[in-house]
Amino acid sequence: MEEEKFPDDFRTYKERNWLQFTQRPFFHVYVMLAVSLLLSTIFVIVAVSKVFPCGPNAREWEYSKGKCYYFSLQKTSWMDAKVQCEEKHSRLAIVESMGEQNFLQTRTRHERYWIGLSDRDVEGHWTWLDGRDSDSGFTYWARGEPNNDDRGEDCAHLWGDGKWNDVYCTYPCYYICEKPVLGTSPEHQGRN
Ligand SMILES: [Ca+2]
Ligand SMILES: [Ca+2]
Repeated sequence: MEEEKFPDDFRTYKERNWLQFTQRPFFHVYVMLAVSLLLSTIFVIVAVSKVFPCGPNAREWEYSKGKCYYFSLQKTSWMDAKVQCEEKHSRLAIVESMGEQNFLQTRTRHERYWIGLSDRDVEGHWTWLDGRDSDSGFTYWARGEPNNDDRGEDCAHLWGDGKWNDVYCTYPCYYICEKPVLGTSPEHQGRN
C-alpha cells in the first residue's frame, strides 16, 4: 500500500520544490530580467528595420517605397548583370509605376542601366524576370522603341533620359538590382 502512495508523495515533493524555487529571493528579478531582455531584443529588431530598411550593413543599397535598390558601379552584359543581382540575393529591377520610374531615372541620369525586362524567349513579347507580361503593366519605352534593330535587340535598359530602349544583350551597361526591405518575404526571383 505504501507503493500506491508513492506517486502522490512524489508529486507533493515536486510541487513543494517548485514552490520553494519560485519563492527564492531573486526569482522574480530573474523573470523580469528575462522579459526585459526579450522586449529589448524585439525593440532593437524593429528599430533597426525602420532606420536601416535595407539592412544595417548594406550602405550600398538605397531604399525607396518598400524596395531596396543597388546601382552598379561597373558595366556588364544583361546576363551577367542578372547573375550579379542574384548573387546579391536580389534581381534586376522591375519597374512597376511612374513613381518607381521617377526614382530610378533620377539616379541613372545620362547612363544606360539594365532592368529585368527582355524578349529573349519570344521576339517582341517583352516579359519581366518575375514572368509578368510587360504589355499588361507600366511601360516607358522611348519613342520608336523597342525596335529590335538589325543586330537583334532583346534586353531593355534605362536610357539617358530614363526612357527604355532595347539593345543587344551583350552591350555593356550599368544595372539596377532590387530586393524587398528587411523582414518582408522575397518574391520568386530570377525566373528567366
Ligand atoms: Ca527583340
Ligand atoms: Ca532599340
